[in-house]
Amino acid sequence: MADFDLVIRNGTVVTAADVSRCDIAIKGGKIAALAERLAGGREIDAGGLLVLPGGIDAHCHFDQPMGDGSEMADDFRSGSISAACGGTTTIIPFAAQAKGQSLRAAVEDYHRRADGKAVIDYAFHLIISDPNAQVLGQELPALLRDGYTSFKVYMTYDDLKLDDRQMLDVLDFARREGAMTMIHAENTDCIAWLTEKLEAGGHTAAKFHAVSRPQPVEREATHRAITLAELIDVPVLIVHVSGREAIEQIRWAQGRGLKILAETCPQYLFLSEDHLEAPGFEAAKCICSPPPRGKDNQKYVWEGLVGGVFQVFSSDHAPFRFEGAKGKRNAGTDAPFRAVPNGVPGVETRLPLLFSEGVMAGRIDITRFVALTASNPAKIYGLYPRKGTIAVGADADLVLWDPERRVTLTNALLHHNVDYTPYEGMELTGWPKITLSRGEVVCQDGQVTATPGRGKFLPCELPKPATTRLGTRRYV
Ligand code: DUC
Ligand code: ZN
Ligand code: ZN
Repeated sequence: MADFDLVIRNGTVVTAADVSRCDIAIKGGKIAALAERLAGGREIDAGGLLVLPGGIDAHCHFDQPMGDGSEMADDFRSGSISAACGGTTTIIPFAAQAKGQSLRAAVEDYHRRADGKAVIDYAFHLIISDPNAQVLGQELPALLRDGYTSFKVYMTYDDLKLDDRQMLDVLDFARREGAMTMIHAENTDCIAWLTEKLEAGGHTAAKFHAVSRPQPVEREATHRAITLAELIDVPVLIVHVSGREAIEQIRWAQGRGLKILAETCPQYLFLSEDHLEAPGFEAAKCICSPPPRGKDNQKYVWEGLVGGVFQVFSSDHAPFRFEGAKGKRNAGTDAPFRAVPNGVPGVETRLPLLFSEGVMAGRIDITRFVALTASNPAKIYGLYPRKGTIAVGADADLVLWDPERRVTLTNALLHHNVDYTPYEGMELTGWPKITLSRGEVVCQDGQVTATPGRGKFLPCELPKPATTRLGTRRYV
């Protein structure tokens, strides 16, 4: 009899390609065999359960230093526990460079924040806010070799934004090195102008946040980002796409053969402007950027998921507490919308929401669910096939998923350190039962069983050249 550490028996095993009935044997934290009736070692009976690759949340924020004195509620401990309890086994948050700061120093600082805390594995994206000659010429090439192969750039936020020339410099670097650039696409001058006009008219309540960042603001920046990527001839990934107008730009670019990748998030499927109409400061709970759009917009986001415009479904978990001084009320209880920290929590609810309303509601099939939530992000960010699939030799990062379990979402069920969920009261079907990271049960029936610090840093590989080139004409 073979000598395995653990065998997962009787489950329905799902990858981005296939659904099959087989057992999974695990040895040394890796998948050692996939076959019918495996035996030898401890067993978990997965009868009636789906066995999925653990989720990869490729866009989440934990313990990120904030320029305005606010504080994120989740560090790598609570954030990774929350992720694991929601069926996620890899998180990719952001090491953010402050303008003028060395990028290497930002990465070292972020490692100190992560060290000894995570219960699941993690990689880092970089945020580049100051792409000067030293950063692009010295620091980034070395960081790339050390496994930081993707970075995010912002077209808005005063302390982060790049102008178009700087964007071109970063994209040119990405093309040369084969790195992946993630773009936050909103037109900063339009937002500043609209905000000023709203404030002059006394419209400072939380609900006016959405009015200050309407769809054309996102549409224009998305189109500009596509144009810059086309000029340089490099793939990019537009993050947290919120609405129909930006989706149309991306679909147009993809139709022209440009390799424009895109991500959306639960808040654009399940929240709407109605949430920002909540009375008083309550609306601040749903302030995020880009903002949720009108309710009728949600169907276009679903269409983008079904039809293949989106490759990645991430949470953009940005955890700010509603009560207390350093979260949403950082600038006071009735602070103008412009001073409210942006972001909604969602690292734990990402998979249950998409499973229930996507798979169980018949909008997407289960293989597409796996592709959007695990396999595609692993491929795009250089973690595949170690992460994001179920195959011999891959890390045994698995979630045993109960497709029948009915759950009424309440914040009390969740493990994050945020004092609300924007999805309070939603009735969902399907919930994670057991999450395994490298063959170890890290969470079972909502109970954490792992020791903080067991999670390891994952250096990412550069995407293969064949998947990074557009193959179209280069202008310079
Ligand atoms: N928008 C961002 O760009 N980042 C974090 C959260 C948010 O709403
Ligand atoms: Zn962003
Ligand atoms: Zn974000």
